[in-house]
Amino acid sequence: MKFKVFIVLLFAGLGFYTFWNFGQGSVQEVKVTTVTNAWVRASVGPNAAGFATIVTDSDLSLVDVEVLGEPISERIELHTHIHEGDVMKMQRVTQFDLKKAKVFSLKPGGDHVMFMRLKRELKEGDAPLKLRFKFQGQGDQTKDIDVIAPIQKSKK
Ligand SMILES: [Cu+2]
Repeated sequence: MKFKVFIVLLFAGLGFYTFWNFGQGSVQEVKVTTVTNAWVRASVGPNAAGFATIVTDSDLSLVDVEVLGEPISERIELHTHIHEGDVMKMQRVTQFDLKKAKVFSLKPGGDHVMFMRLKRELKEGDAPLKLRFKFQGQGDQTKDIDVIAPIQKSKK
């Protein structure tokens, strides 16, 4: 009787082990780094924020974003939001550390790209911007991904 219980537990354990490994395996199926849903908010002041959804194939850090073609701002920074009492404040960070296969969202009210001191107003309907997202991994590993980012008043 005790032996039967042991066998049942053994198979249950094997089943769980197989299921667990299957789960781990499917996480590794992200083979490329993708940047999607990129957009830049139409400007209402001297700065503008940019957003995107990023999924990476390994533990990478987003270290910089560039505008390809004509510069639109004096500087580009990576920003996060922090709570100071009841106030949400933007704070500059040097990089965003991304976890393999986990969705990382740059979104309004959260982490974002900030185009500081715009050289021109960004209006909805203007030509979309070409952005280069620059990633760094272990050692010297780097990766650039270019995307088209429309200028919008809000997420479409
Ligand atoms: Cu900001």
